[in-house]
Amino acid sequence: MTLEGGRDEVLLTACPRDCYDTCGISVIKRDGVVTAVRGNPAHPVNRGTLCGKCSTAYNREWRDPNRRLLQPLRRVSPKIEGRFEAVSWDTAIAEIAERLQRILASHGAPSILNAHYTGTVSLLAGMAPMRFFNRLGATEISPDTICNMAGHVALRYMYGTSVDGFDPRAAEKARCIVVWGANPHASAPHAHEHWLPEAPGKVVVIDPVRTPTAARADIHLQPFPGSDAALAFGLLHVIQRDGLMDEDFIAAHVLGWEELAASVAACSTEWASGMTGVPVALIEEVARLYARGPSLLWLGQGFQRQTNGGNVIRACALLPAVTGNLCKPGAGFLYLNANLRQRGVDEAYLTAPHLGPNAAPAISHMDLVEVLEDPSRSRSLIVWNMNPVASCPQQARLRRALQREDLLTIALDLFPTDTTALADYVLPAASFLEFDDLIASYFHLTLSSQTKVMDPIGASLPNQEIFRRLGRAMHFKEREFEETDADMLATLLARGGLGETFASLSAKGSIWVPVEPAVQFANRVFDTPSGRIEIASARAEADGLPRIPLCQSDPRPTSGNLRLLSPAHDWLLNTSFGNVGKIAKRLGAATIALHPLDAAERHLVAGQAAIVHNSCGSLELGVVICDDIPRGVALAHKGRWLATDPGHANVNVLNAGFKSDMGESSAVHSVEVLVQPKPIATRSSNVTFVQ
Ligand SMILES: Nc1nc2c(c(=O)[nH]1)N[C@H]1C(S)=C(S)[C@@H](COP(=O)(O)OP(=O)(O)OC[C@H]3O[C@@H](n4cnc5c(=O)[nH]c(N)nc54)[C@H](O)[C@@H]3O)O[C@H]1N2
Ligand SMILES: Nc1nc2c(c(=O)[nH]1)N[C@H]1C(S)=C(S)[C@@H](COP(=O)(O)OP(=O)(O)OC[C@H]3O[C@@H](n4cnc5c(=O)[nH]c(N)nc54)[C@H](O)[C@@H]3O)O[C@H]1N2
Ligand SMILES: [Mo]
Repeated sequence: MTLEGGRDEVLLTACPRDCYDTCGISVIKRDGVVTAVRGNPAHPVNRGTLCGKCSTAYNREWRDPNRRLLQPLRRVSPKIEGRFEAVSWDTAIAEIAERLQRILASHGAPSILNAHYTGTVSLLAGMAPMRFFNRLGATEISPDTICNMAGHVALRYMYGTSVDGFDPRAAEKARCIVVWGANPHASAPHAHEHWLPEAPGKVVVIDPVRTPTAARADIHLQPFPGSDAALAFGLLHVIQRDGLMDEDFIAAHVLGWEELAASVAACSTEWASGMTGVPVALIEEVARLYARGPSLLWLGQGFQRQTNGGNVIRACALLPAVTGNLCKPGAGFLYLNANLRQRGVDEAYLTAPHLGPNAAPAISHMDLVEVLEDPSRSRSLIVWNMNPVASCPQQARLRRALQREDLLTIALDLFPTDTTALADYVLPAASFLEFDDLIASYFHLTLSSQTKVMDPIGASLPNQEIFRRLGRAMHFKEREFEETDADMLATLLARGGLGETFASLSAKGSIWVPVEPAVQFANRVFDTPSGRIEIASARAEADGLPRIPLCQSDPRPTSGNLRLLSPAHDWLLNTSFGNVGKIAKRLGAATIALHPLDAAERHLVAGQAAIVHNSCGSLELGVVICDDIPRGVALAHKGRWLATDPGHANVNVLNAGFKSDMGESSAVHSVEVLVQPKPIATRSSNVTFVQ
């Protein structure tokens, strides 16, 4: 679209950060040069604004050649010193291909590890590199194990899918929305700004912390972390006792209720209140409100990141099944709307699993350190769309393992990060403003174009082009390594059958798929062995798990420990934006927030430096005292960069990498810590870190 005088031009694109919103963006160009990246006023989700973090980053560091990686870099020092020289793409690609060939010959493809996640979630840059790794036969570090795998596994047992949630547009018809273990004020800021307040129904938030989302809700239930399954059973108890179950729905579509009924009857509201700390009256009120419906249940990702996270999700997901809050307008549950086929996207076309039919089994992120410490199991690590040094558990051990001089580490990123600092080759990736792509939101049912609005900065290239070049250098002859981005976009859209070309979609920015609000499970078919919702799961049992969800709750921390929660921060997106000057200034020093009584017991005052430690590590954090945090809990957000913090560490130095009960997934919200005043004589540089 060209504006007055022909000098200004507005292009529509979308934001590919790992965020529920997937905002529409208007890029303003003057005389062909990008002058501003703003919210698209016509976009239904963000309606003209961008969140503070994206609008800051996209108008500063993300377009700043002085901050971005411009050239491929080759290491010229021992890893610990992190010195690099610039090389051409041809040199970098040829050398990497040659070294990977040698590793293939000496140790085999499984010794090449592929670590990637959601640095960008656009389809080509997020998925097409898998063509290379499938063809190579590399060992994938199972991506979702760092984030949400326990919930996926739990929901698949019960519903046959974890990625076909309610259509958020269903909120118009809902009388109640329960937000359980998510904090959209940070993680979905525009859903928090528009979608939730405009929903006519009552909003219930279930979170141990009085987050801004909880503070604005009609009802806030504040269970102790790890007690959600007990809370779910308490709610079910009321529903069963008061005849609020949908008996017809259960008879037709649910398998195994009778196996659960007795334990639900036994879990009185008094018992649930004692386990969770939630008052009986609130359990009664929310049970009735939810059961009357129609109700939506948003299951967040934060609260399944714990040792019993799978059971927690399974227990909470009983609610829609038992009350029939499904298969009708205004009802349903949502974990992630990540079924790409629903949006017309052929994922297998993008990732080409047929190129690697005998791939080595994936390993969990929780096991990455151990594998990296073993030279017989790991000869190379290729990292893209991820900053594991800052995001993954066992931070101190991980940094040491990455200093192995015999490990060929290749890292792709937009910026020099804590992870690229330890690489042998650093490859500059182009940002979402610099190439065409598609984005499917994992919350709203939108499909958006990511439109190229400027040339790549420096010599940077999109992820998929980097791996296409590497594939060719390794003599991979399949057509997958010949197809251009334009070919792939055209094929994807043609197969999608949505009647869009890239140009037509780009002119619109985003479309709804389907156009009209959808009813979740409208056909009442569940992709489980029985075709029903499996409360009792023979598959779970065969996997060594309980056959039915359990009414259990974690024991409270003892010996002065606090349970440490480290969820999303309003001004960071995982670790992305930690290097944005204005944001770093706003964040200030790293903090830990405690309840006033917990602080007093530990002789801590606000603003003081505390040493936070456990058997895994130790970290210096500034004390914040706040009664939004319940007793026994501490809050220190994820996502800070190590390089600028005391002791060169962030909260993951305290994360031992325990696994959840399902999916070998992260249990980071089960971490416990001791917090004590920092000895006055000790300067930060002298703190000893337990490793
Ligand atoms: N303590 C604690 N730790 C956590 C969590 C927690 O709750 N607590 N949460 C976990 C969760 S949910 C997640 S998802 C993980 C996330 O952990 P990571 O996947 O490591 O996420 P980011 O830190 O955002 O890393 C993304 C990187 O990708 C880069 N990037 C952006 N765009 C591109 C691109 O187009 N190409 C390439 N090659 N790179 C790009 C960014 O610059 C950034 O360095 O962290 C986990 N870590
Ligand atoms: N601004 C911003 N947005 C983000 C991200 C970010 O880092 N910053 N990360 C993105 C990513 S990768 C993800 S996975 C999503 C995550 O976003 P969400 O799904 O919202 O999950 P979290 O932010 O990890 O945690 C949400 C809430 O869970 C609560 N919680 C922790 N333990 C428990 C528990 O035992 N029970 C209950 N009921 N609640 C508990 C925490 O107090 C927190 O407020 O956000 C995405 N969006
Ligand atoms: Mo995540």
